[in-house]
Amino acid sequence: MAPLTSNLTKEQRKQLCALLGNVKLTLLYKASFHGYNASAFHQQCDHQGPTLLVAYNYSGYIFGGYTSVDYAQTGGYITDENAFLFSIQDGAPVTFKVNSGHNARLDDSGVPNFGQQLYFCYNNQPYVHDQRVNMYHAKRSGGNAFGYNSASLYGNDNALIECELYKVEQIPKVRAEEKPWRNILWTTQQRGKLMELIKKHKPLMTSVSRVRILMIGPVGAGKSSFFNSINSIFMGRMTGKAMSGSSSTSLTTQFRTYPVKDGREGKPLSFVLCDTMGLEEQSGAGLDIEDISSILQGHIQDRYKFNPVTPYQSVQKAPISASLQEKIHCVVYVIDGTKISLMSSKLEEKLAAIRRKVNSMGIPQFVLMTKVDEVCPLVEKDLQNIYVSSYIKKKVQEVSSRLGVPLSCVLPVKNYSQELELNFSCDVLLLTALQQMLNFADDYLDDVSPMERNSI
Ligand SMILES: Nc1nc2c(ncn2[C@@H]2O[C@H](COP(=O)(O)OP(=O)(O)OP(=O)(O)O)[C@@H](O)[C@H]2O)c(=O)[nH]1
Ligand SMILES: [Mg+2]
Repeated sequence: MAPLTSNLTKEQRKQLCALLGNVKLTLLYKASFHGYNASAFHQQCDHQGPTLLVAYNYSGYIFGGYTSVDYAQTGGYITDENAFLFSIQDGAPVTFKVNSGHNARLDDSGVPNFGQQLYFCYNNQPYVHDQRVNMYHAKRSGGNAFGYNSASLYGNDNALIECELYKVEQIPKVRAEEKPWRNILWTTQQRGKLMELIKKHKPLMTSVSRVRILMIGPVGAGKSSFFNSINSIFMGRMTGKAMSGSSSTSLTTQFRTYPVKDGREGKPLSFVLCDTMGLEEQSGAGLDIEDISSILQGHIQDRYKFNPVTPYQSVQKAPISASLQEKIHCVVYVIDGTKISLMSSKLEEKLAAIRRKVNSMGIPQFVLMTKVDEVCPLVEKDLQNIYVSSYIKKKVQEVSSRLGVPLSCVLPVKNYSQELELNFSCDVLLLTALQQMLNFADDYLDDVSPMERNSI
């Protein structure tokens, strides 16, 4: 789930996509991050469908190969007539198709190979090994599966700077549904109405001055950006108080509780958005479930620095009971819409454990599905297509079933990410989501036990 950064420039990515049709590339493996070895490669890349391997050498060549068949360590020979090798140096890429009657790959547990001729990360090193140089092996593996010329493929320079593997997915031809599957009013009046409702909102109990909404989600899902977006709407200009961006580990390392004001000199609104460190699939990395438990109970203060190895509870053995005001009143899972099908089972289990914990405390929860603009080309063109896009509907259903939350509790949104100006369609979606969070927090406060009511 970690958002790795690709070494490809926009132009190079475009050139490679053009070789494959209307596709998108998602980076699964980066040797400098995951390791130059076969087991790291297979851990990230097995059973991912069609993939594109991209290597970079010191002579400036970007080269590699495409295979339409999964890596699966079957030990079998793969015939794949769609396979090809490519190279970009200056200008347009050159390609070398697999010769008919030849195997495109040996699907073993070793490092990736093409035609048993080219082995990437050979000997678990940043190195590409060219078996063709050894004619004995070339004959044994059935000769030249790919009729390339090593000078034009990689400039005879075998030392690699980087090696990446991308999942290749066809961009769906999205059908626009005749009737929207959810109703929303795309008007500036609706934007104004939602803003008024939120400005007037008061928590159901006078003892709670502001409701606390906790955002939890994988690294890079858009938690901090959601706060920045909401803050921008009420400030009337783009703001970037919470640090956001892409990194392989969480950019947010502190627990932050962000109030939002109604304009620069305005009053604070009735809610606080609590931002956390991103979740990671491994234990001992990213936000820890024990930390979440402490946050829910109101024990963790603003600016607390997370330490995945030593969670808060192990530091403070017997925390004093916090008041209702300091507890969390609504939990929001922030999930990147472009990464749903890539979510690992380990991360899914982690989220399920968190959900059990939140459920047991009776705190309402729902899901924000972000980056809808990157999920669907119809929505990229016009955000107002969000509820007529059959593909967004499918993704919302997928989130609902993978996280085990009702469909009505999954709200797709687009955060502000590169824009310089506010846009009312974007605001309507974001404010609708915020309004829903406030309703959920009200439901929680309406239902607290008399004992908790008194723990003020
Ligand atoms: N296109 C698009 N980009 C988004 C959206 N939301 C967030 N981003 C981008 O995604 C990247 C990660 O966003 P963050 O807000 O830093 O994510 P986070 O969940 O806070 O991540 P960590 O703090 O690292 O765990 C940033 O580059 C954002 O600009 C969205 O809805 N659409
Ligand atoms: Mg963040």
